[in-house]
Amino acid sequence: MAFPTNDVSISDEPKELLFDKHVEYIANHGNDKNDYEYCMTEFLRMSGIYWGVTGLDLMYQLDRVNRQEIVDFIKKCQCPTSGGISACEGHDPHILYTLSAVQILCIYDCLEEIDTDAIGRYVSSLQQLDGSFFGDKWGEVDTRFSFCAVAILSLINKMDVIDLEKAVNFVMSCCNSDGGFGSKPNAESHAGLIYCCVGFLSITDQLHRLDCEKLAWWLCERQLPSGGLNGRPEKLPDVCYSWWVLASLTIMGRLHWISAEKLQKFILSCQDVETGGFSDRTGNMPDIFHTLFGLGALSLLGDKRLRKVNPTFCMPQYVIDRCNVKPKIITL
Ligand code: GRG
Repeated sequence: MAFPTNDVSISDEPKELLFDKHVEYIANHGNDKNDYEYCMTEFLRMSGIYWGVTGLDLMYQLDRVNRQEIVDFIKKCQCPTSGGISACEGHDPHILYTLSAVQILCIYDCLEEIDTDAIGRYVSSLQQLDGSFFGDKWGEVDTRFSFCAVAILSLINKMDVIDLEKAVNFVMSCCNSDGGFGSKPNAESHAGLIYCCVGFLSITDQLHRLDCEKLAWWLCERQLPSGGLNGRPEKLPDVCYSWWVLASLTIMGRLHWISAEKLQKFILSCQDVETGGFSDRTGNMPDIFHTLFGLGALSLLGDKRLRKVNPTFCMPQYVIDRCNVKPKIITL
């Protein structure tokens, strides 16, 4: 007896990337500071700016937003005591928003605008004795934060402020018998966290620690008949997993293990033909998070209208090259 699959049906349209609409969607995002959705997302504003700026740069349209305004905003969000950066003025610093801020400044080629020594001290202060990282002073541990730590430190060229061997051992202790990774030891494998752990190993030159055959098999099983990818078994497909899964497969040299054609069709069906932007699934409301990860995945699939994206950092490849950072990928 066949098991029913949790999936969606997708429309055949649109078949093309609605390039100009997406540029307008991102460029106008946040113009109305009283917009309900904009107000409700204040707690993740710094990442929202990273998603928008990166999306625009992938479309060769970086000049559509005000660089000086963004850089001034980031400077106001660096905490003079801890050195960490917050999502928004008046909020507590967190490693997630510190990474987003560093990524934006790398895209703008102006890391010197903030105190990177203080950022190094902040990241180092969050490392625990077992090698894991807190996200902030409140003490949540998650492999997302291990990724953020090494991504930040490699971009600011201060990897030596942490105990790298312990950091690697902690991430490897989160590897499950299915080849995947969870948020902490013995936690369920999840595509988002697999991306974080594979990205972590790519930055720290430890990809040989992976069981690539097993992990890539688990990842390609995320593709559903609709062509979309889910984040774990039995879940619905979502455009953001096009990024988390595809980037991980790309780093492992196994992008061809899924059907690119079907995935592309799924992603294109999640575009909003009126407003621009991508949603999680066909017919839903678009948002800036899914818009970046839709564009990022299309770039990994080789869309010629987009700049090449780096699979480890989700930043334009030319920026990673300019920063002289060399995350590893496996070539088969
Ligand atoms: C620089 C690209 C970049 C990322 C920074 C924070 C981070 C590192 C990565 C996050 C990875 C992650 C955990 C992604 C998953 C996000 C998501 C949509 C989670 C939803 O989880 P559930 O359980 O959804 O609500 P499912 O799909 O499992 O039902």
